[in-house]
Amino acid sequence: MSEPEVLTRVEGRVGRITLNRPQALHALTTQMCRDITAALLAWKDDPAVELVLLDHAGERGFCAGGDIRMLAESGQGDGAAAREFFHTEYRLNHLLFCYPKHTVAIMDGVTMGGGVGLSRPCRFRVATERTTFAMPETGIGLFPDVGGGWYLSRMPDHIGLWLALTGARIKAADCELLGIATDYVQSAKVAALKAAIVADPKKVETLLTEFEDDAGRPPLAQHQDEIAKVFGGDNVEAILAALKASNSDWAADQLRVMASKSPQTMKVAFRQLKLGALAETFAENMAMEYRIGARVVQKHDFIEGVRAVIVDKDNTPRWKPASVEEVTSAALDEIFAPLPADQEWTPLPELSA
Ligand code: QUE
Repeated sequence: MSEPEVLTRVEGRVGRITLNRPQALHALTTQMCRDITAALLAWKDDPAVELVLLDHAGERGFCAGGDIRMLAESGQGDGAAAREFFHTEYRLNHLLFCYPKHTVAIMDGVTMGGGVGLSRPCRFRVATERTTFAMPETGIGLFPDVGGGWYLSRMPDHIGLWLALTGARIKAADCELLGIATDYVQSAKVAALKAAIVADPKKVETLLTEFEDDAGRPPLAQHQDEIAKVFGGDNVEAILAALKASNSDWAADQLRVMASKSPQTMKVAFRQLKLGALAETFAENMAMEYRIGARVVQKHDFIEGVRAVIVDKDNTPRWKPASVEEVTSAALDEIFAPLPADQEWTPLPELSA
């Protein structure tokens, strides 16, 4: 029998969830989302479980995202398996958001896409020098889901929109600056931190303070003013125009990066964050994202993006349309439109009490 892709067990008074799909940087499958959800539900009202600790097995990564090969294959057919994945994953994201117990995510490595959806709703989010955070989806014609509409739109100075449109990778100090991480601990001390939390989960806050190190200066701070100015634009076209009008090297870099992303999903992400900012509940945001996911997964840009970046690795996706000017608001309206009532996303029934 092959090893389970998620390990769940109770140690002392701590529920432990360990991602265990190292060959794919712990990218999430539908079954992994189901297994994590089942463990969280079992522990939710169990007085023997004080706290939940979420980490990954082995050396590399925390979680690189989702099983996008499967999503692209499904999207080329009827898309049913892809919708099932998003529905399950977003229910899990929402369960973590609402979870009544302390949750700790150890982001000791790559934390992208689906990995952000798992860690960001946790109460404590530990970064290390190995943490690399990104929402890279516009690079494969997908969109920054798993709550991106909620979290990215609530970051200061439009930095979340910058993360969404460029797929920029940031390190621990920037994660602390943006509230993505609550704590910084050296990777070498993570094992001791976890053991200490398992030994005395009631002391988690004190322990995190004791293990805390200085992440250093956040490199992003020097670009924060320019991001605020440029990414506060009224639409993606205005942002690109502002970057063109700037004479900074940084602006030229952002322009080059954005020119490589899917024009359609950049515009999807822009609208998603504007709507996400207005959402009154996380569940409302997730229902919006599910509508988007259900449509986008069957579109040309996603199939082509996965082909270019993941399958053939030529890194030259041919986007359709090829420019943001050609992406019509009618095309966006279609992507964001409500689904038939019986197909809309809903939270886990266990949470409606
Ligand atoms: C955008 C994404 C993903 C990505 C790259 C993108 C994603 C994802 C992976 C990934 C990376 C390494 C692996 C793996 C998957 O890459 O979601 O199995 O070994 O899972 O530009 O959304």
